[in-house]
Amino acid sequence: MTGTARFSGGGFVHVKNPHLEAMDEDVLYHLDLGTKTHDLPAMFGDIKHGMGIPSVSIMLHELIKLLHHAKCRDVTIIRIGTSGGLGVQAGSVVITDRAVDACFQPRFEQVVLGDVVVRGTDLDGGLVEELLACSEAIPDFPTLVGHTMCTYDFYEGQGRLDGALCSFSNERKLEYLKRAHDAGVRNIEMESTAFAALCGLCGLRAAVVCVTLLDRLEGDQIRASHEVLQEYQQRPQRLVAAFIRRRLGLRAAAGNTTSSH
Ligand code: R2B
Ligand code: URA
Repeated sequence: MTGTARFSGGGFVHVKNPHLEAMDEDVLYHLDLGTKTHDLPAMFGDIKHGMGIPSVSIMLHELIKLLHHAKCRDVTIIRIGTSGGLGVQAGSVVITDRAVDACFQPRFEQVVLGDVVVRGTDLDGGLVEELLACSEAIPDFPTLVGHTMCTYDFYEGQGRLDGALCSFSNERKLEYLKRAHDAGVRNIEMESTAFAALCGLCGLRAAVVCVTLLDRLEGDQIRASHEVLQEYQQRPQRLVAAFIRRRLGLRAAAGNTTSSH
């Protein structure tokens, strides 16, 4: 998962609005929360974003129950985040047409009561097309559709040579990554199969949109500068923002279109 919150001293989230300090109470209308009516530090002070399938699974179980209790209808849910690219230019945004496991299969395996339960990872094809159409109005970075490989590990699990432990050669690593590329994989991350499986089973239209931070056929380490990575991380958000604007029938944001009207 990704986030672009800005942090000030002490690691606190910094909001860039001088008026907030002067307010006696801040009512977060859409969340039905307020600084006077709720003890927000006690309720949310320990929140951290996790990584990988266990984190996204826990979060989704509770989010989906929240949507159910709130009687939400026709929900579309989009995972945005980062990934390693496969044969694509760093900074490209990949819209996932198929989430596959580390054996390139479109499945999510979960052990339930001691049995391995295999679940499908179908995503909504219409949503993929809709997101791709939105990318046409954002010409300043490449956007493509491809398979996304989801792994349980960032290092050996993604064929990296630079972990604390490595049990294979550079040749075997490249052979594996090229096989993944031949199977249609264009990026690698750590949540998409569980996300697709859970959303699919619960009837949510789901999509996965990730930026690639590097091309894994060229290396393992993420060496782009902090500024470049920050800008990369905004790309999936910009695409999804364009999608939301389109759904709401709003105009494209400034700088997100080449047309003058
Ligand atoms: C992409 O980036 C994270 C690992 O660096 C992980 O959450 C993912 O899927
Ligand atoms: N996230 C991943 O899971 N892999 C990468 O290589 C980069 C980001």
